[in-house]
Parts: sequence; structure tokens; C-alpha cells
Amino acid sequence: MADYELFYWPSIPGRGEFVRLIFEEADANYVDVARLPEAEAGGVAAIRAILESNHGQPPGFAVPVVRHGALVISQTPNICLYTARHLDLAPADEAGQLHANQLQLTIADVVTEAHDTHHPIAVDAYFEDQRDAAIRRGQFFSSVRLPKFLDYFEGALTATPAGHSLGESLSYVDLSLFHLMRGLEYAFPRAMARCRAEVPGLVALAERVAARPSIASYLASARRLGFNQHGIFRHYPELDAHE
Ligand SMILES: N[C@@H](CCC(=O)N[C@@H](CS)C(=O)NCC(=O)O)C(=O)O
Repeated sequence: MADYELFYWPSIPGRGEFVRLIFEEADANYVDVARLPEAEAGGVAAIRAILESNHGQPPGFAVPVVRHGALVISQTPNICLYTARHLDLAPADEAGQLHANQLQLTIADVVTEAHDTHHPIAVDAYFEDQRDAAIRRGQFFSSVRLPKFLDYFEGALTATPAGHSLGESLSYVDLSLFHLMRGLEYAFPRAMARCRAEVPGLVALAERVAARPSIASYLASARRLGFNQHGIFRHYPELDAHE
């Protein structure tokens, strides 16, 4: 029996990856429930079941959802703060946790904006049916918003040699910044190539996270899902900044 159950779409890194990275770095005993076969109570049916189940707690609107013992929680920054606190990947003091959450909520903001470049009108409509608006939104995002967010995160890195986002040691926010950087590089390679020189701290942080033994072995494993055209970070060249 796993300590933590993660419920998230089985074919994309998406928002679930922010949670997976915490579990992987901490070597937590977790199961990615929807990636199990339906015969083992997995698959997309498990997502429907957890969202619709009457567990006596506020229902989740969407995945990711995490169950830990009797507790069932959703909203990615909420899950990250909770799991990281339990797995020694969050600051110990209240102010530190609030600052971590502030950064994580800002990561959530940029993730939503990145998603909305390919679905600017309706989440449930096809990209092809909103392509013109997507191009306008994508161009604005990749040339103005993306650099603005990265400058913000670069400025938030501490002036310690390790260059973490909070204090002296690695936190879940650093893991999330790694995922954010990789997702943006996949979706907006031209914009990211243009920004790279302006955010050396973030580039170095992402490389250090990728090289951590637990993360490196996760990235090389079958547990790691590649970015693809079904997730939040999708690569449509016409949405990326011009050369
Ligand atoms: N603010 C939520 C957003 C959750 C969310 O939008 N999840 C997506 C997958 S990444 C989903 O399943 N959406 C279904 C829906 O909105 O109906 C979070 O950060 O967890």
C-alpha cells in the first residue's frame, strides 16, 4: 500500500509533474494511480472516481488530486506545499512556507497562461477552431509575458552559491522551476532561446535539478512522461516568438 496516491492524467506530465517531482526527489512511497491498469483500479476511471467520490471533504474540481491517509486534497500549489512539508522539501518556518507558496502560485499563473495560448477561447474546443486567437495570444505570451515571468523568477533566486529559490537548501519550488523551464523550452523554443542569456540563474538551477541523483534516475525511467501535444505545454511553432 502506497503512502501517497496521485491522481492525474496518465499520458501527460502536465500539472501532475510538479507533484511527481516532489515524490521522486524525496523517494516517497507513491503510486500514480491512473497509470495503473483499470483492472487494478487505475486508468481514467480512477480519476472520475476520486473526483466524484463522497469522502466527506471538499470535492476536487480537477486533477491533480492527492490522497494521503484520510486526507484528500487538490489544487497543485496546495498539494505541493502539503507534500513538500511532509517530505522535507519546504521551508520549516511559516514565513518561508508563505514565500514558497507565493512563488508556486506564480508558477501556477504562468502555467495557466502557457496553456491558454493554445486554448485562448475555450478549454473544451479544438485548437484548430481557435487558431487565429491562439496565434495572437501565443505571440503576446512568448514575446512579452514569458520573459516577464522568467525575469521575476530569476530575481527571486537567492544570492547563495547554490542559487535556490528559497534559502540555503533545495525546496519543491526549485523542482517546479525545473519543470516550468523544461515545459516552456518544449513549447516555446525560440522565445526560450532568446531569453536564456537573461536568466542564467534559472538555466543553471534547472540543470542542477536535472543532475540530482534521484531526479536523474527518474528522468531516465519509464515513469517520466515526455511532453506531447495533449498536455499544457504544446509546441505549435506559430505560437512561438518570431526569430
Ligand atoms: N488550478 C488547478 C487547475 C487544475 C486543472 O485545470 N487541471 C486540468 C489538468 S492539468 C484538468 O484536468 N482540467 C479539467 C477541467 O478543468 O475540467 C490546479 O492547479 O490544480
